[in-house]
Amino acid sequence: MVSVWLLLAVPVFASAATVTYDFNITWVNENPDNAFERPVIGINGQWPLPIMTATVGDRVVVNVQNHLGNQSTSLHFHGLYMNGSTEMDGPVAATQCPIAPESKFTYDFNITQPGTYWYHSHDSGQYPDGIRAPLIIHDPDSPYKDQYDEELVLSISDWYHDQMADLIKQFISVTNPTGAEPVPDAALFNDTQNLTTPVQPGKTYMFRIVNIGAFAGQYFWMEGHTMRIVEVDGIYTEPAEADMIYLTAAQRYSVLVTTKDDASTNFAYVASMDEDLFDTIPDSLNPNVTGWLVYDSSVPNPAPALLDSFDPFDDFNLVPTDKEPLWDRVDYSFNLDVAMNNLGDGANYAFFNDITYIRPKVPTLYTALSSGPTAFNSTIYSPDTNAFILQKNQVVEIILNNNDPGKHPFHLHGHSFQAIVRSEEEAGNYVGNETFPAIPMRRDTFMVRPNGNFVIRFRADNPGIWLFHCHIEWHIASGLVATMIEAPDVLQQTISIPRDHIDSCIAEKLPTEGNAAGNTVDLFDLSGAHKPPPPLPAGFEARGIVALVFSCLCAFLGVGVIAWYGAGEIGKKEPVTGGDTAETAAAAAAAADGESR
Ligand SMILES: *[C@@H]1O[C@H](CO)[C@@H](O)[C@H](O)[C@H]1NC(C)=O
Ligand SMILES: *[C@@H]1O[C@H](CO)[C@@H](O)[C@H](O)[C@H]1NC(C)=O
Ligand SMILES: *[C@@H]1O[C@H](CO)[C@@H](O)[C@H](O)[C@H]1NC(C)=O
Ligand SMILES: *[C@@H]1O[C@H](CO)[C@@H](O)[C@H](O)[C@H]1NC(C)=O
Ligand SMILES: *[C@@H]1O[C@H](CO)[C@@H](O)[C@H](O)[C@H]1NC(C)=O
Ligand SMILES: *[C@@H]1O[C@H](CO)[C@@H](O)[C@H](O)[C@H]1NC(C)=O
Ligand SMILES: *[C@@H]1O[C@H](CO)[C@@H](O)[C@H](O)[C@H]1NC(C)=O
Ligand SMILES: *[C@@H]1O[C@H](CO)[C@@H](O)[C@H](O)[C@H]1NC(C)=O
Ligand SMILES: *[C@@H]1O[C@H](CO)[C@@H](O)[C@H](O)[C@H]1NC(C)=O
Ligand SMILES: [Cu+2]
Repeated sequence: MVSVWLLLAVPVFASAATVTYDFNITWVNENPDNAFERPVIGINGQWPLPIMTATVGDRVVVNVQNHLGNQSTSLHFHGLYMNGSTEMDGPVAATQCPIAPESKFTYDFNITQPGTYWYHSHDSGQYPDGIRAPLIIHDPDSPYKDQYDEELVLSISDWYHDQMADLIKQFISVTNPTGAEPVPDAALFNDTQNLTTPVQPGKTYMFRIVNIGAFAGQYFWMEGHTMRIVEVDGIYTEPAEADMIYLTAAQRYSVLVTTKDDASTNFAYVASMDEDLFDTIPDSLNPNVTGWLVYDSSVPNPAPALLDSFDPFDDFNLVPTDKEPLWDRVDYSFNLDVAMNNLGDGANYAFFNDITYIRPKVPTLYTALSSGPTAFNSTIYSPDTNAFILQKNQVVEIILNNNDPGKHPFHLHGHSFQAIVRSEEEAGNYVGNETFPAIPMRRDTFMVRPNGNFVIRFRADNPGIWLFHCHIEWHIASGLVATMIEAPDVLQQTISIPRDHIDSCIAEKLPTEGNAAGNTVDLFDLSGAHKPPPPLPAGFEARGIVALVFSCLCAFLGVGVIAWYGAGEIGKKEPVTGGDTAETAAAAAAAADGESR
């Protein structure tokens, strides 16, 4: 009798396990591309970081200690819905204060979904300094569990030799009026290169592939082997054969790969950074990283063949296995029009609907919790957070028009969404004459093409504060962020903020109540809120700055900057940090960083 009871009890316990991680976050030195050693952000003295794993139904507890000494931090668990626990989502200024140096902070949440995810810092553009790694949620009920022998996680990323704090200063600067993004120095697999993956003949492997990079989309292919896509950003799909896939920053795929019966040859697999994203391509740049399926370690690993062009699988054609039909009755539809432009400090910023995101002083969630019925008025979150109020269970549609010649991968926190339109490049704004798929593809990160558009839909069934932003870390820093305020009335009834989260605000001297400016008396008085730099003076076009700066730069950098300040009106700056005196373009840039302190 006892043993039968145990047999029955074990699975019940297993599905309710608590998985605890203790993460001591510190600097360590690493040289992943064998070209430059640099400080990177490690966990428990190690880098690459540990891959987090859990099973659907588990509770995950992450005890963070920030021992970086000179930077704050946070952790976001990319793609997890955080049902009932939006306060554990991680983006600084949206759902928490930064975790101050020498502070502790606990993330505690339930896992309600299977799939391939990742975790990363969501503070001050910090994750490309190394604080990013895969997060895998196993599923005892996976429709594909009997179709593979073994699973292998594979991260792909771009890599910089310089640190983000320095690169962001250079990026958002009067000396970079066109907004050219820093170009990565290398590409990595699993935070290294020349990766060898031992495989056995005649087996099927499930590769869980995650782009944990800062900027570059990656083409990925395996020589001599076909991939069968079965999962995309946590959504199971009908098997789809692909010779090549494209992963934007933050996207994930699970692919089944069946090995050959003959074990006499090893095969290369390759990732190649999408150079369309780079304004300039340094001669020294190798955009490629290679790994090998090693059938026999005693035979050589062949160099990969060079391709002339890339023809990746179009993710728009994927079909979720659950066949969730199109949300065809829309309750709330709005546009987000993307543009890049200069502000009065001469630097280049990114805009949704002419607004560049500026972090609020009070985390948006804390404003929602402390504002009673006024939580439904978006003004209190500050116009500069691009706040949209969603009512519980509304079907929400976002029409995104990209008035910029770049590709942008957009990510929605707290949801996956149906992707129902994606135009070709140069199609202009959405005109509304498309036929929608009956069973749309769903994922949490989706790319818009240059000067094109897309339309996505989701159901507001997950009360929380959820950011919607481009996942190119440069563009978060320059303001391409909007905020979804989903069912604030439900949040007020269900969410309470743990003591250690409040303590982080106290350590950073940040208010925890009131509107975006920390005003608790008059919620509509936003005086003292962080503001963007002023617009360009009337009649002064962005092209003028570019011409001015470049002509000056050509002459002499120092003289150029003096000439810039001499240009009068244009150089005039307004305080951006409420009382701070450091009025450099870099300070404006830091204040404009949605995730910055
Ligand atoms: C965290 O790491 C730092 C640096 O190695 C060390 O000084 C500190 O004792 C560690 N803390 C814990 C709790 O392990
Ligand atoms: C990988 O191999 C290439 C070619 O041999 C070499 O240039 C590069 O340094 C290697 N990378 C690492 C991380 O060892
Ligand atoms: C923080 O510390 C690291 C490691 O010592 C150092 O390389 C980096 O320059 C510092 N960064 C800042 C912004 O102070
Ligand atoms: C997590 O699951 C436990 C056990 O089912 C439940 O008691 C708790 O309320 C859940 N937490 C959240 C935030 O939903
Ligand atoms: C990547 O690294 C992880 C962690 O070390 C390892 O489990 C995995 O097998 C590696 N992936 C491949 C494809 O070699
Ligand atoms: C990178 O790979 C692509 C595709 O094979 C190839 O066209 C390109 O020449 C490679 N670049 C370098 C520097 O090897
Ligand atoms: C929000 O409050 C402002 C100021 O009181 C008011 O002008 C505006 O109409 C309100 N908006 C909504 C949607 O109620
Ligand atoms: C929609 O309208 C645009 C512009 O008028 C046209 O170019 C496009 O072909 C139309 N698409 C469909 C599916 O009818
Ligand atoms: C969690 O939130 C997602 C996203 O809105 C929703 O689809 C799902 O039903 C929720 N799951 C649970 C268990 O509440
Ligand atoms: Cu972008």
